Amino acid sequence: MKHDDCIFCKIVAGEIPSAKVYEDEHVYAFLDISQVTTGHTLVIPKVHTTDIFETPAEIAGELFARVPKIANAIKQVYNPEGVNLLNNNGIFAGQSVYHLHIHIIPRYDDKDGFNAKWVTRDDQFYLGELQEMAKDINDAI
Ligand code: DGP
Repeated sequence: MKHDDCIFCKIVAGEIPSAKVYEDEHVYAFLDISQVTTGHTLVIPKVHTTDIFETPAEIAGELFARVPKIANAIKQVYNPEGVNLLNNNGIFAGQSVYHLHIHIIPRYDDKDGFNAKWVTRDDQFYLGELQEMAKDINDAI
């Protein structure tokens, strides 16, 4: 269902213009206004869902099923070295628009405008601790 105050719902409805890359019954894809790298595309479900936490599996499935096709089209047109797929959920994860979306960010080199550096902590966890953590998560599924 469309949310009246959601800019991505308005884009799907054609109330806000966009550079449309792809559309079908379930999914809409358009160029991200920020163009972090050339060809930076957002893939969204047509139905409003705020983030990954509230997204039913069928909607997530329909959404991700289109990503390889769109990524390959971007690859064909711009010939990037690779792509990053990014999905931000929540303020500290960098989500600024609260309608689920997958960023497809073409990568041209290591100074192309996108930077996802994280600090690794491989030396701080024993396998047993990781297995306990994994069990807690698995128990919650
Ligand atoms: P995120 O920070 O992951 O929630 O990404 C939201 C993205 O949406 C951000 O990269 C900019 C883009 N964006 C926001 N408003 C508009 C818009 O009106 N049109 C387009 N094409 N992109 C938008």
